[in-house]
Amino acid sequence: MRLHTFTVTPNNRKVEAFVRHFDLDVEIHHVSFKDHETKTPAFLALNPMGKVPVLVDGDFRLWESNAILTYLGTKFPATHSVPTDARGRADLDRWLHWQSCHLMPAMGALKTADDKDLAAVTPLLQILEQQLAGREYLLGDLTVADFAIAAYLMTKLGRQLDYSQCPKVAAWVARMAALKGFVATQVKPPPSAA
Ligand SMILES: N[C@@H](CCC(=O)N[C@@H](CS)C(=O)NCC(=O)O)C(=O)O
Repeated sequence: MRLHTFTVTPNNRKVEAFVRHFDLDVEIHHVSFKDHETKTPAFLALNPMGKVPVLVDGDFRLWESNAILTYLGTKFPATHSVPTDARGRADLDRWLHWQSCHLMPAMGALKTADDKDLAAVTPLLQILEQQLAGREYLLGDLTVADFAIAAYLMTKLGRQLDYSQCPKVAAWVARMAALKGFVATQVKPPPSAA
């Protein structure tokens, strides 16, 4: 399997962090945006959207980061990261859709707003705070949903949010950031010019 990805963005980092956390047998290829690699005919044959991440497994090409996460979690059952019972799987899908349909648009709107009202995301943090009551991870045990959502809160914008009313979320993000996969995908600051 080969993962085409890019280090910096949360949709890419969530997948690479998952692969690296579990040491999955997946080759990682970082695309070059500078060279417009995602707009080449060869890349568009993998993903007509011209976006990363993309997973190639034999003749199967899969794009959309959350679909890639659940595919990897299913292909590597030893990760125990995708529940196999109907309700557990539906619960997982709920949080993956919540990330795509609510958290990502809210943070995207905030990113481009002239007047950055960070409090706009607070109601979403409170939803997470409730979910984490009595749980170490979002569904209890570590699943791909933790990777999908935590990656957003580790972005520059995510780190600026006010967690004072959401201590469980803050502690969970810290736990996630300490996982091997997220440590391995941390973007290092450029070396100082001094
Ligand atoms: N919903 C998609 C979003 C993919 C996406 O927007 N990828 C961005 C980086 S986060 C990209 O490749 N942008 C390059 C471009 O649009 O040219 C997912 O979750 O995988």
